[in-house]
Amino acid sequence: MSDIFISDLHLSEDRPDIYRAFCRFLHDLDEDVQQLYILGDLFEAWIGEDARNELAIKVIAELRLLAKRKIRVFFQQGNRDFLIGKSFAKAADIELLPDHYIYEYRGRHVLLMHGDLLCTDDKAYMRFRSLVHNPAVKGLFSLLPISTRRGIGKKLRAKSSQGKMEKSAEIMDVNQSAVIHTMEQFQVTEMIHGHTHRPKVHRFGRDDENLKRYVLGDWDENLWWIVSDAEGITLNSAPLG
Ligand code: LP5
Ligand code: MN
Repeated sequence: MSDIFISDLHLSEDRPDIYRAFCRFLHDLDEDVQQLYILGDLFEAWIGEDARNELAIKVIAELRLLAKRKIRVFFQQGNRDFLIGKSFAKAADIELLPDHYIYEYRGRHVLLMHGDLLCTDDKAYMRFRSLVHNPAVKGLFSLLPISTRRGIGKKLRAKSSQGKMEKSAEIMDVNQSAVIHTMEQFQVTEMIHGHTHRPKVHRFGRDDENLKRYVLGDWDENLWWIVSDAEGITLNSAPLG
């Protein structure tokens, strides 16, 4: 029996190659896979439940097929698709997870997060995050016409890409104290997250490097996934194809 973790696919109508790779990936999942965890940023940008485009409808259909294959699918919101909610979950037959979730497997406790909450040095992003997660702001945004929301989404994406060129790599990575503090708070020795697009397995900690942080990569030239099975936890990649 095994479980799979992916994040940061950034599916968009501009990248049909990633969508095709996603479909192939789901289709090729081993018979023994029981659960699929999507740790955020499945979509490049999500502006609301009522604005489903053709791509979103196709993704929902693909996820529903997994339910039919008895593979449970769990979704944690990312910073690009934090507006995904109950209606998407119901349509796709998936379960929404909170921002911090403890995955359990044979006595293993692993904290799952998208990863953005660990980037505490990126003060501008943290301020932006609090603003757009404010229920009143989300509520007002949802009242705007779809075309206006699309325009705001595009502007935010452009501002973000521009801003990332000006921010240092260190600022946009996780803050190590935030990582340790969060692991202590949730009493875990392992965590899996995405967001930073820096796939790697980090070993650290005071006692013999007993803590592990598995970082998923974004799907671009390669696709990335993590397998959790009786052997342990492994980070994998393959060319997008
Ligand atoms: O996403 P990525 O990897 O490029 O960069 C992130 C941070 N950027 C973001 C912004 C998203 O990319 C935009 C997503 C659009 C979603 C659809 C629209 C939903 C709007 C809902 C409103 C309720 O998350 C980036 C980080 C980077 O990760 C690394 O961690 O640095 O942070 C930023 O870009 C934030 C900027 O630093 C500050 C932006 C200020 C803009 C202020 C305008 C506020 C207008 C609010 C509109 C409602
Ligand atoms: Mn992200």
